[in-house]
Amino acid sequence: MHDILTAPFLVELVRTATNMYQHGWDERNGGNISLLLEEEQVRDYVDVTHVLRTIPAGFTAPDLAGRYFLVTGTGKYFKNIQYYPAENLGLIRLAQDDSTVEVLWGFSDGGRFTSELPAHLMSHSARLAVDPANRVVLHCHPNNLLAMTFVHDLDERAFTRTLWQMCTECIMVFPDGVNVLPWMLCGTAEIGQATAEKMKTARLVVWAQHGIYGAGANLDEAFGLIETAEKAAEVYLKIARLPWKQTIPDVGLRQVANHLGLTVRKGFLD
Ligand code: 2HA
Ligand code: ZN
Repeated sequence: MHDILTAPFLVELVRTATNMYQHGWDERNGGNISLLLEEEQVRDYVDVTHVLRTIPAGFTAPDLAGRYFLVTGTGKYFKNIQYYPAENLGLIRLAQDDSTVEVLWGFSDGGRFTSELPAHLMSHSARLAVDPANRVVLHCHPNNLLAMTFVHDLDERAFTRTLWQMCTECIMVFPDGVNVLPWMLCGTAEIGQATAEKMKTARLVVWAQHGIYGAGANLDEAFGLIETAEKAAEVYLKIARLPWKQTIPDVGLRQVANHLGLTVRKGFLD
């Protein structure tokens, strides 16, 4: 058995969490990460027949029975993950009953998985249904996207178009656009279901006055999605109250998409 602290998937998750913290997206215990792993990836590092603890999930996640996830812990600080990974992270498996979490490693101080596990697992289900390569769901509280939800129309088409117009790269990085949920109570199965519903059509889901979710095939992709949207939101906030002389016209956005052969969210361009 190898030391799980040397596992490439764990090292990469720790680096991503640290990077997110350094970006100021994960103050205190803000934010959470889940990484879907195959049994072949984990069995060199943990005995998959040895369950340390079981915890009721409090919800069910369709199609994920028996699947493994490396996840951040509830109440844990991203700031500390790099120093104390075994306390702040856990390797879990969703039991065959679909509603019990089996802890295989981590949460070593008796802790448990993130309070946003419903939104994470339901989002994994929703993304896997449209993209079998999806492995990562990230949640965080980036300043500019958060600020934008106070002053910008929350209509998904309008919100997406504003971000696309802020820099040419945006439509390349998220041609599927950004979906938006109105303010809701977090940490519940309800917001989990609502997030998963939004994940069917986009890999970015903004939670108004709270933060954002990003999904992708790997940690870099999910991180890069949020990073690009957050940069666009920052540009928007810099210019929102200045008189605009020009922006990227729809014909330009379409040109970018055609040039790269991208499928742009239907109905989002004029
Ligand atoms: O506690 O970000 O949404 C971590 C959170 C809750
Ligand atoms: Zn949050």
